[in-house]
Amino acid sequence: SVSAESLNPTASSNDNWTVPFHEKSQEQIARLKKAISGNFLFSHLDDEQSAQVLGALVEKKYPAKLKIISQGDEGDYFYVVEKGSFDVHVNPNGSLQSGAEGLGNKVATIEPGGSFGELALMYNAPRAATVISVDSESTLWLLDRVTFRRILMESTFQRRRLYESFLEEVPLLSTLDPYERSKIADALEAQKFPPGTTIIKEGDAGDAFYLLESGEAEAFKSGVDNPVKFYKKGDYFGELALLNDAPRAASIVSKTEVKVATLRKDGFQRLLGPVESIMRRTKYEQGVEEIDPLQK
Ligand code: 1OR
Repeated sequence: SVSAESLNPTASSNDNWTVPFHEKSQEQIARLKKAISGNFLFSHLDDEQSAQVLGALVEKKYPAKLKIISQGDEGDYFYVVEKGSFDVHVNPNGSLQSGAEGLGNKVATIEPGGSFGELALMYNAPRAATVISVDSESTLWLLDRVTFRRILMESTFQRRRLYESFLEEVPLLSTLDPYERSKIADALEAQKFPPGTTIIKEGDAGDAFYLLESGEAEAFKSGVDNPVKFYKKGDYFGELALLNDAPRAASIVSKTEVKVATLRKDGFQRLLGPVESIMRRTKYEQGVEEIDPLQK
């Protein structure tokens, strides 16, 4: 039963579970490594865990328009997309089994490098959505529920929980739904800086976006004596260089000890699309941040 599965991989001595191993060709391993390379759920694993997960994944090909997951079903596998796209539908009236009509609205499309099916496995919950293959000859890699829970879940779970309440309080992200914030949590990396550290240097190329988790920071521009902007918990910086593909427009210096959560450029582009227009609306004029009243 599900409840008997330990969350702690080293928990019990009478537990004779071993990681399943499915032999793969060099060619398969190369494709698999590429498929998971940009997936944030895999980026926090150590070498041993990575090797175990690579061994346990199983390749499967699918025709177009096949239901891979039905909303309301029990969770069995976690899926990584290698080839093809997969549409996600949510029926607000609940499961397909319980007789709810139709698939519901399409809420997302998952592309190569993405993954799905983790929620039911993580929370022992019914499938939250229906997932359907779009293209013929789609390729997925499947990870069984136990291996997912034993190896991949712990770090994912902790990270999502760690950032859940903080991300809820970030004004920029308040329009996102909780699942979109979870995906951001998967991609965040924590960093700490002592007071007086230049976190971003004006003129540099930009490769990351920052959310301020605790402490205070200030922005400075060359030729201007006073700080041009002040940052507190929940504020963000470093978006302009990424949005405009431009050099850093100001330097950001920690005023106290600060903790930041950073999102690299690829994560920024993939996950913050829905709030891009909000970020673009913020005008930086004469060193004073203003919201353009016409676009408010
Ligand atoms: P699962 O195990 O519940 C369906 O099986 C999977 O669809 C789910 O895990 C997620 O991996 C994936 N809401 C819920 N599940 C989603 C969503 C989603 N998108 C992908 N999945 N929303 C879309 C957010 C852009 C929220 C809709 C309100």
